[in-house]
Amino acid sequence: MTTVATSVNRAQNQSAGKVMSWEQTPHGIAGITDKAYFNICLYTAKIVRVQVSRTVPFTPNPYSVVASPEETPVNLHEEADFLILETKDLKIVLNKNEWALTYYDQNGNLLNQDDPAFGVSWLGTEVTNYKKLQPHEKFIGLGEKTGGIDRAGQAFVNWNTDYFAYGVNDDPLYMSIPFYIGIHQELAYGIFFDNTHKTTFNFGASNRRFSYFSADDGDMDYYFFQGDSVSEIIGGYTSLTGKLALPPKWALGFQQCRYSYYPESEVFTLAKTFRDKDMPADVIYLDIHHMKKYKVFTFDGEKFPNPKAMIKALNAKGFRVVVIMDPGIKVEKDYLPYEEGMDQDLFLKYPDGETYEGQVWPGWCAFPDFTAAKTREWWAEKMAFYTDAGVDGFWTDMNEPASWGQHTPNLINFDYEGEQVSHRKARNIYGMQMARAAQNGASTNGQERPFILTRAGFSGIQRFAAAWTGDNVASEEHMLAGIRLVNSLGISGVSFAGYDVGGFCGEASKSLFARWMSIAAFAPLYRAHSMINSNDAEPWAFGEEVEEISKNYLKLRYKMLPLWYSAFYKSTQDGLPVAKSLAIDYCFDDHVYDARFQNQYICCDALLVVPVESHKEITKAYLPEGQWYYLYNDDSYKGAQEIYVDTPINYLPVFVKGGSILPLQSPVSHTAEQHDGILRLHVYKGEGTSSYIHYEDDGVTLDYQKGKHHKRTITLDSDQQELVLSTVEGDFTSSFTALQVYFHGFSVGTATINGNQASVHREQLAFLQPITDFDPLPDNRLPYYEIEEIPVVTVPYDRDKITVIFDQ
Ligand code: NBV
Repeated sequence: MTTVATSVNRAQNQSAGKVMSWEQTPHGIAGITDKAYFNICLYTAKIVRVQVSRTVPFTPNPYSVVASPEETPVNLHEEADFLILETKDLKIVLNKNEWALTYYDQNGNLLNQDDPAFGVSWLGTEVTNYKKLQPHEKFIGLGEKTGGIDRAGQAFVNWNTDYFAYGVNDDPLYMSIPFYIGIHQELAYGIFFDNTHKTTFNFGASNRRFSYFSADDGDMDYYFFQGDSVSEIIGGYTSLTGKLALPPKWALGFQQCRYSYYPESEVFTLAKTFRDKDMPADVIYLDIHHMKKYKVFTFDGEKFPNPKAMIKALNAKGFRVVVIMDPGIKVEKDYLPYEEGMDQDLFLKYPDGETYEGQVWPGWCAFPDFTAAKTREWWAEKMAFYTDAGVDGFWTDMNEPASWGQHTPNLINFDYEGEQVSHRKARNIYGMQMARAAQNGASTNGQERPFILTRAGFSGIQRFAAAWTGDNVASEEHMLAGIRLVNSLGISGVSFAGYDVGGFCGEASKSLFARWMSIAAFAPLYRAHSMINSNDAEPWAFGEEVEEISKNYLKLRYKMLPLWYSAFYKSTQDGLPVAKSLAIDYCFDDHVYDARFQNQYICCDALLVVPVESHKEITKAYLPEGQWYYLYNDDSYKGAQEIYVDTPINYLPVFVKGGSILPLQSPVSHTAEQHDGILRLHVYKGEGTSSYIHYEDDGVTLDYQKGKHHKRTITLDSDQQELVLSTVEGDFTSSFTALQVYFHGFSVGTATINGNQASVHREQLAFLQPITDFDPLPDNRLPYYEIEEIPVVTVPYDRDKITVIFDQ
């Protein structure tokens, strides 16, 4: 192949220019323009990769994409001005006179189009792809980004940043996920810009001509996703960057954190208080004070004289222990991790070979180069220090990487899987590689599934860790902003995410804490945390009323564990989030972007959660199309309407989608505690058929990968009044021995189970316990909600197909 012109105008914009030559490749085409090399490669009929660079070979990111192009029939033809690549789902037109792409779907609808003049351009080393703005185009996703869910008219930067007490519109934060979805004219497409440099996404900020994405350096290297729905586009993105590994069940329970719990007696008191107060919880965190002088891979012997015995005792009470790990290794003679890192050449260095040192908690530190395989392996081995003591999970903090001064010099060298690059290319990927090392270290010592919680990350982080949204603030607006951050992470492949309940910085008011506990019962990661030198912030620290409200929602969370666990299983399969922004299922409904409704989301595909400030007593909610039931009393509503709903502090509005099948269990005090053996299936009348996959396994080991699971499809036909549980797949024995079916919205007179008459009884139901003493509702309203007299049938639960027909 010939080479491209080398004269580079660094002062002004320079576009790729005219196509000079091209050739067919196994999955598409490659060629050169008068300024650049390009490669267009179909990964599937709906996913195409576009690479454009002024130099070859290309320098791709080796970390995020784990899929290769599939065999995809591509029809290629050339016209005077255009080259056209067509699959059964996508038509890509390349303008040969000025390199620019236009994408159409199979029906000829224009999905996305490069700016015809600028297409891919450079300004110095900065590379940009300009995309013509489409009429009323909306933009969602981009991971951990603040602001509204529609990002139109704004611009964002990806540069992993330690940002204590960030504001709810500040940017950038800790994690970078350069993937977004564009929505216009009943069409949607996705774009993943796979470049780890600092990137900028402009969705029509300060101009009305184009949106663009640019990187400080490196290749234009992006994937374009066609999809018939937003879900399909997210599925496409996670088919490339991977899906979350099934977490241990205990990680779905309540997690209590604080900066920091110590000494060990305080940890024991904490554990005991949860159990004494009958408030379910699974996890206790040890923050940086567990270490000796903040040195990773140490325990402070005074505060924690016998960590192994402590963890064993906590485990016996049904608690798991998660410890924090910061990347900085104290520069100290005879401190083994430092000595080993120096001897084995594991730390980041200046270009002249001197070890780079920055200041963090332990003082001056060296930083492991997690972009080198040997460093990741070493770190994973070091973690035996913790796993030997029985530590169950790991929390990777400060991995942006953070240091005092907040400006790691750009000249620092990183290995980057042998490519040898600078901080400019490696920073955004560093945290994810630390999480990767942590995942390996957590799994080395046994059969149990690892749990890693990370602050920094990049595209693909979902394969290694759950994420939390860093140092938020105890305020109403932060509570709501956190929901949008988590939902945006969900759009961007990270389904296991949460925020610090109660707010990390500042002091939560009573009502704020109560509301936050209630909302987070419906968050994928349910974790409370607070800052050093702040007031106590456990669920009992705010007085009796808050305690009772927290207990109610904690118990509800634990009753819903079968639903959560199956939802997480589903997410490992389809890559879709368990907390879904309404923009996923209802993306063409403008209401979902309305500032009044943008915090609402769908939890576990069944529940519409309506988050609301704690001081509000009434709010407007938007019910999308379909049928909806108020969780607490079964009041039913037609969708596609705005309604008013009471929001007293002890009731968070939640609606169940018609057609849902909600599996519940009896309350337990932690996830490993045996429930009463009855699987309670709550079925809600919808239209036609709906289904749900019920999933169980042992919750902790990796045996599920070898078929030790219990999985069945449950189908509800609301019109025929029939519920069918398919034969079980997998050889795990269910923890349930009986099934009770609760019929919501159906009138049921008689029922048969596998053709045999069954008795129907009626039960009164309350999803929450009344908080009678404090109930803030005016006298003329019910003190608490209760579902009156609902039909129920009891069925033996076994592995064979079960058919329940319920007649009027
Ligand atoms: O390790 C202390 C904290 C931690 O509690 C918090 O969750 C992290 O986001 N950490 C940041 C370091 C400094 C906080 C001021």
